[in-house]
Amino acid sequence: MSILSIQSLVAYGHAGNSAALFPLQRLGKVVWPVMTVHFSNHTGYGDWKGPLLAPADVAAVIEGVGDRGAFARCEAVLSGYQGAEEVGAVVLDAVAKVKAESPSAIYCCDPVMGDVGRGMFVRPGIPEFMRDRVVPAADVITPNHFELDFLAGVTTTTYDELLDAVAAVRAGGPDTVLVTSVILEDTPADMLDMVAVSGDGAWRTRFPRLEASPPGAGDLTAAVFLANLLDGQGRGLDEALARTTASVFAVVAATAEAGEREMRIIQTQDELASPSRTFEAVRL
Ligand code: PXL
Repeated sequence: MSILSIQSLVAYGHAGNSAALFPLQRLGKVVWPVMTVHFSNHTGYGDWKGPLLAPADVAAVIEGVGDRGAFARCEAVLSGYQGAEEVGAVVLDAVAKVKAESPSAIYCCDPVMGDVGRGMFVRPGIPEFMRDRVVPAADVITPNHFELDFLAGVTTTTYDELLDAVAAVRAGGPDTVLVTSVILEDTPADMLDMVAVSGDGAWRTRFPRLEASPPGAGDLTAAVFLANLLDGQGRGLDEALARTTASVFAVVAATAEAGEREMRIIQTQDELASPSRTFEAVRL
């Protein structure tokens, strides 16, 4: 079984598929990467070069994969940064076609829109489209805290508020929600929380806040979480959350330690696959 991963590609550094593809493969997944933009580097640098792919071209690549009879072997569709609204529509169409041939396939959507400090960094119209059309069609979403608040239309500062916001978003479609970069009133100043919620319950991990917060860390997190969910038959959401936290922490910690701006994904691959520092998922 394989994952259809529809995301941006950057030549330099790690964001979108350039942050997701290798980790998924390192965790044993077969991936069909489809690019939505081909940029020189992620937009966090402020300038970049290269094209947004025309939605018709993205659709054509996906259609060609389908022509190989591949959709029946697809266990998940993963999407992230979408350069334009029309690409979102292409992703939704791909999800429908995959599910028609592989009914147990799941759609994991990282609703990439913005972050605390940076605000919204996608083109105007994308956040609303993401909220109203894409997220309701997803089985799993992986918003950061800022994106969750936007999706629910609230500002959350306590765990009760956060869980209410997650419940509101889950009521609109997705069964499983992973909230990253969570900072609430009772999150210690030097820590960050990650929260996973499904029909089985809600869990939290807490880990040291690092100097580095590379943009692609969210893309890496979504990919690793999806891999753990797919492999998690028999394991629970708590285990998927704990493993995801440990793998991403290992990479970001190595990046911070090296003082680098781009994630040390390749250099840290063994730690990514088998993290030495583990984190406990606590039931909320
Ligand atoms: O991490 C999200 C992301 C994905 N793809 C591109 C980006 C960003 C964030 O800046 O610029 C191209």
